[in-house]
Amino acid sequence: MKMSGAQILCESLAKEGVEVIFGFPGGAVLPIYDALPQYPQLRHILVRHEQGAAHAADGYARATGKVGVCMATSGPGATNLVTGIANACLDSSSMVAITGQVARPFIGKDAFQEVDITGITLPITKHNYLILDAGLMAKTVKEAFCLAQTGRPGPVLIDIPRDVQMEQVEFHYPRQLDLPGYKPTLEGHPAQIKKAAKLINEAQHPVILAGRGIIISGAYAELKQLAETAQIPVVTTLLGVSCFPESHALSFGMVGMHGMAYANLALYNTDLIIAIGMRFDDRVTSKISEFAPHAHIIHIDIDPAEIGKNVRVDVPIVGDVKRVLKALNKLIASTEHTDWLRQVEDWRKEHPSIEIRDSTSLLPQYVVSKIHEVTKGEAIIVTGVGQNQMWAAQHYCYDKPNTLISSGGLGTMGFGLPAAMGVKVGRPDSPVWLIDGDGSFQMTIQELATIVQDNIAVKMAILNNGYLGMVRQWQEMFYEKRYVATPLSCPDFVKIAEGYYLPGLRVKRKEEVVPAIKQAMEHDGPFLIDFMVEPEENVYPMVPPGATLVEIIEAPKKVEKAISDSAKLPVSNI
Ligand SMILES: Cc1ncc(C[n+]2csc(CCOP(=O)(O)OP(=O)(O)O)c2C)c(N)n1
Ligand SMILES: [Mg+2]
Repeated sequence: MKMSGAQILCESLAKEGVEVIFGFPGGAVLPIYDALPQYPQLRHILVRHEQGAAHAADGYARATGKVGVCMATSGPGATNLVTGIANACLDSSSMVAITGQVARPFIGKDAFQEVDITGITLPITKHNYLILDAGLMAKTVKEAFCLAQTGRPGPVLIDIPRDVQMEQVEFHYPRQLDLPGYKPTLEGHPAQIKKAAKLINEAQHPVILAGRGIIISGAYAELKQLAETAQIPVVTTLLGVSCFPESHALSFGMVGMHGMAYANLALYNTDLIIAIGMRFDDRVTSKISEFAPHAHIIHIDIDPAEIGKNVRVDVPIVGDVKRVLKALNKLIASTEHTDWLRQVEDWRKEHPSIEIRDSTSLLPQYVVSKIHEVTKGEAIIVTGVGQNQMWAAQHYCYDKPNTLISSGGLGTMGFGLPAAMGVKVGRPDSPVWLIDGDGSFQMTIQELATIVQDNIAVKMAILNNGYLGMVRQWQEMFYEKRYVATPLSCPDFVKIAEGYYLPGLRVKRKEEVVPAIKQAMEHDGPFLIDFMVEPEENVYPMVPPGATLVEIIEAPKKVEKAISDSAKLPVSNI
């Protein structure tokens, strides 16, 4: 039976189990939009800006483990997706982005709304396609979904000229794919696993450094088994937060620039790093030449390109981390590491890192800890970028798997609101809290209309400090307090909420925090709270850029107001 390219696209999406498309229409995708109503299983959510569609698809993918789908028209619609695609690429999020393209005879003529989107997105996609024959539509969609979610996940873009969408061809959905050259290695090499086990069994001061790969492959139980059997402390990257229960005795929190001082100390002093599903980002390693100077490194990752990219590795193991850990766990002897654990525990006592100082004013950390308390740790937290992101990562105790969703690699302000929307659509039964900055929120604020139109019950907490706070913090510490372009005027967010037909509250005092969070939770639908927090609060601990992981600036102790001159701050270099 003959069908149009647009119908074949929809049929293929349905065959791939797609439930939702985040999109925004335009001339070059009109044939697809016209076909959509024939496929009621494909829910379309109309965003207000295509960047929102990409972040929503990304959030949906991270929350569900399925592929997130976004769609945009040619030209400006396609370029508006670019930030979201790059974001998904850096954080290994499985996404299929569909763009309309000008009709084939117009390609290369600078036609109206023509951009070379496959050229533009070449370095930020796992793969991309320009479909020049509707007969290739079904096969291409199947390939795209396979690539997006297998191996190391990532975004795949499919660009479809308008006339290809209208072309009538026979529809056959391929049962199998032939992708020569694409064979992700899933099983780790047995000899390497043996070597790793030997190192682990012999190590005196081992540390597990876990990343998002644990979450992607669902290796929670295997990670726990490894840590518990050999009594190894677990630290995580930002994107690894929630891959291991944070209240577990072996959990020592996040490492890196704003990681826990004791986690960084453990990483600096360890004799063996077991790095799992992470990529030694510079926010994790800090000064690379002095990263873990005494350690052997075992690196388990599905992407061979990550091995040896940033740090020297003694035992590389390429494979799916769940499968590798399953095999590795069989060779691990039960051990105690009593002295080492006591040492790390002592560091935790000496450098509490996330203690919230006494203050009568409304501290952002306090707000985050109360969101944890009221939600009983059951919520999925989505963040903006900046101080709000770090406080959200530090002060909510993540015990449930995959409950922090944040833009790590690209650090994209504006990710929060649309991503939270995608998370809630994918996980409707979980409470979803957006913890955002006043600056980040304003970057994609228009998606408030989307959550209202589709009644997506995201609870929003804006940590409103009146600044591009993280940049202000750097100016305070490293540019002698010259606050250039960081004081930020904001609209009245409660009125904005009202303007979008949303309930909203402003909170200025500590005692109003818990009642406001409860009110938001009890409300059946989206809800916004504007928390007017201490404007010049800083994120601690902090490893200054270029420093080693243990040159840690810690929170000034027992003072009402954070000291602003970094020279006065205690720097521990142990
Ligand atoms: C799109 C984008 N532009 C610029 C930056 C640089 N940047 C990083 S954090 C930050 C400030 C964020 O301000 P806000 O959202 O208010 O969060 P706060 O740090 O105050 O919590 C900026 C400008 C970025 N990360 N992303
Ligand atoms: Mg701010």
